[in-house]
Amino acid sequence: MVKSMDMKSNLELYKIEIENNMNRYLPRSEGNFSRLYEAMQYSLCIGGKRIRPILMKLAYEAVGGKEDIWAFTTAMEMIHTYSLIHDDLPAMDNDDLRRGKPTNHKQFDEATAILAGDGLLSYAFEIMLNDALEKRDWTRVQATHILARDCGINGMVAGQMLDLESEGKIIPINTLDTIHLYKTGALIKASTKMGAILGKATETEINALERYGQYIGKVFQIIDDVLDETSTTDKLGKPVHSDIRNCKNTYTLYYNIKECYKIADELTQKAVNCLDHLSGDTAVLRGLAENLVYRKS
Ligand code: GRG
Repeated sequence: MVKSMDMKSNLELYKIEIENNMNRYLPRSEGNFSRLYEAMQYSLCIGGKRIRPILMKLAYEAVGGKEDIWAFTTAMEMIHTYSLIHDDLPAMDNDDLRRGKPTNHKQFDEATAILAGDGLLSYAFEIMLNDALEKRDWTRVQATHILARDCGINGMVAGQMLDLESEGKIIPINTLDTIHLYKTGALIKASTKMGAILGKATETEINALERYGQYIGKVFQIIDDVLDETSTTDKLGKPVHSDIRNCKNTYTLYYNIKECYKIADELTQKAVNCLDHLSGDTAVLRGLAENLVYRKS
């Protein structure tokens, strides 16, 4: 296992690089559209762990990728951020705090928050396709296609809808699995798969990184549910107990905390086993998977 401190500083370096490069793509907050751009920038830049772009970059490097994929890491974080802005809206979770700061609709207003989310979603595709066209790179078009599918009606949006429809109802555990495979899992799995595709990986490597992403996506959600019950607003930068308040179905309704950690450990092991199919350096991907189980925020 990579030592926890080394792992932390390693991930911190990736995070800094991702944020520095993200800044290159920000729309300038000036002129007629400054309020829209400012609202987009606000949620994107106030923080976040940047797990999805980090995963994309690590997967890319694990299959030998060496070029510039910042348009794609940035687009992924933009789409994730849009989903958080919309998820926080009064019509959805109605939350006041995100990434330790007022949510977008609290800082600006509801209409601006809706448009900031729409702006981030569409701008993400503009950035990816600009890059693909400029480089005349078919793999970049394929990577864009994966994100289009996984963030939309065959991925995150579908999962969110099923989640909303299930609020306050008793649902079978396999429906809960489906919700999270789509709602949270789709973008995480897309991150590692896109990294592999951008790195021109073999079919075996792409499948291995996709399965790795799927396993850790579920771990991520289980731990998210656990933290919502056991952590504090200060540590998470968002309100705790929001699942109970919103009558959400969570893993902690089906399993106690100890069982949740046991399941998360088993899934992590499965994720780590997938890395055996890769020939490149997978130490950080391995360490990240192991660290996700014991994350505190
Ligand atoms: C509104 C279309 C639409 C989708 C919303 C992602 C999502 C779907 C809702 C968020 C609800 C939630 C708390 C899901 C649990 C897992 C999750 C996505 C947590 C937030 O992601 P982190 O922890 O956040 O990576 P940071 O702020 O670190 O980027």
